[in-house]
Amino acid sequence: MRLLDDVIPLPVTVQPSSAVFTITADTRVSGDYPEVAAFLGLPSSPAGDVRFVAGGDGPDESYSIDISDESVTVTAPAPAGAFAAVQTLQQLRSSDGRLPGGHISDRPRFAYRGVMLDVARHFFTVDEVKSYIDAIVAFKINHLHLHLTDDQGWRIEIPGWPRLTEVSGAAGTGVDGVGPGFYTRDHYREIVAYAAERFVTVVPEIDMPGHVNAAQFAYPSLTADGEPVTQRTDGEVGYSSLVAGSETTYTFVEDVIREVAALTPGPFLHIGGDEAQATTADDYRTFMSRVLPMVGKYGKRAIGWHEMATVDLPDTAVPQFWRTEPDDEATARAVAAGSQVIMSPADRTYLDMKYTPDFPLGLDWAGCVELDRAYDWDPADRLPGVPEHSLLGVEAALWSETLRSLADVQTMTFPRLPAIAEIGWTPRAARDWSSFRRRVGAYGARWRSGNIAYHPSPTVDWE
Ligand code: TNX
Repeated sequence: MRLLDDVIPLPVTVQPSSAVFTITADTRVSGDYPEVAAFLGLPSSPAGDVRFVAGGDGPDESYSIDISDESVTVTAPAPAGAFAAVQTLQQLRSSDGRLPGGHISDRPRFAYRGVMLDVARHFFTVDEVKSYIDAIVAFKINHLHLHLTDDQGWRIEIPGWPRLTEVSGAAGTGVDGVGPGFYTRDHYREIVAYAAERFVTVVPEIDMPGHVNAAQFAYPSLTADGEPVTQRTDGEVGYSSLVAGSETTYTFVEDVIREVAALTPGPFLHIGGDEAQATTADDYRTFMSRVLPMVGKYGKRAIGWHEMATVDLPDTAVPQFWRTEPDDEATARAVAAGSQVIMSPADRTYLDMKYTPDFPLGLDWAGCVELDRAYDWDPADRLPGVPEHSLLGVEAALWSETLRSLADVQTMTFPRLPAIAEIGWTPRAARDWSSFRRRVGAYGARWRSGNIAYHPSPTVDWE
């Protein structure tokens, strides 16, 4: 049987009792939030002994659970909290159906707990993304950031610009030319809906003004001289740029932002902004001063990699810090002017960093990131001038230059994503590496039975 604190992320309050509730063939769910309760996979009946009750206070994702010998009661102020409670119960449930007794009450530290999947360097199908969503929600991850465009591929259909996907989503795109594919608008809607049913907000990223070779390969009118560029399938960065002084650029960008905003119910639209080494600082400022208002015009809040903070930002804009330096003046300045920040330092949260120097997948420019390194840091300490209250949350990022399959994605994600998930959810003072490594040890068996590949990190005693 599991212990009541065998949960990742560790809940805020855990009070074990000697009770044991056993889920049997007769167990039924009842009460409020029936669509959410259904994720437990049990039949429902009005007098069911696993009861869901709308109530309690706190943010939408908060919940409490009481487990006695006779019943389980979940109380949550909103469906998102009931869903979080379901994840906790699924983790507590042993294969023989037993649930340890006691009381849990829980709420997140940060509103935004995300993971980014790069579908540009290697495309992943709708079914692969759905399966990824299933695996991440277990750890209360609530944002899925899709990196939809880059130098090597364009993965989202845009009306009026058909060659973006016909050409730059075709066979031969992606790093090494082996990651082709794109989402039609219906595919994308299907991902968004599937995510929403699981309380995950999709954050679409259109990377600009750099990382645009695939767009320029499809449309030479987007280059400085109107001349075609060659297709690129290598892993270089920092060589392509949209033209800040050309109106064609802004017609294109507005068509893309309008469409992606219309397809995306969530509040965020990520505009990239990273590694714009082929854009002068002046052009970068010109470009951002045109594009940031467009994001607002179509009802979205802009997220951008923290280079975006080198320009004056509307206070709704969110810089996402990704580098390894110990400070960043521009991000601190944006915070002083009212912006919130997403923390994704590469040396802790990049799921594409190798675990060990000889690991077959991944890159190592930010160093190797074993599980203890992914866990043992705190986002509120990461940057001077970026304290706890200025953090929207944390995000782990999985770039796909070296990935070739869903199994590769899973191997790089697990067990590190659970570490980042705990940093994003659990109160800082309650976090502890030795406790985490014990709790994560139970997951190997679960991932194996769920056909989810993972790295059996030597830092953990796997059950
Ligand atoms: C840097 S992180 C990039 C990406 C690469 C990644 C590989 C960031 C904002 N840009 O273009 O894929 O490194 O780790």
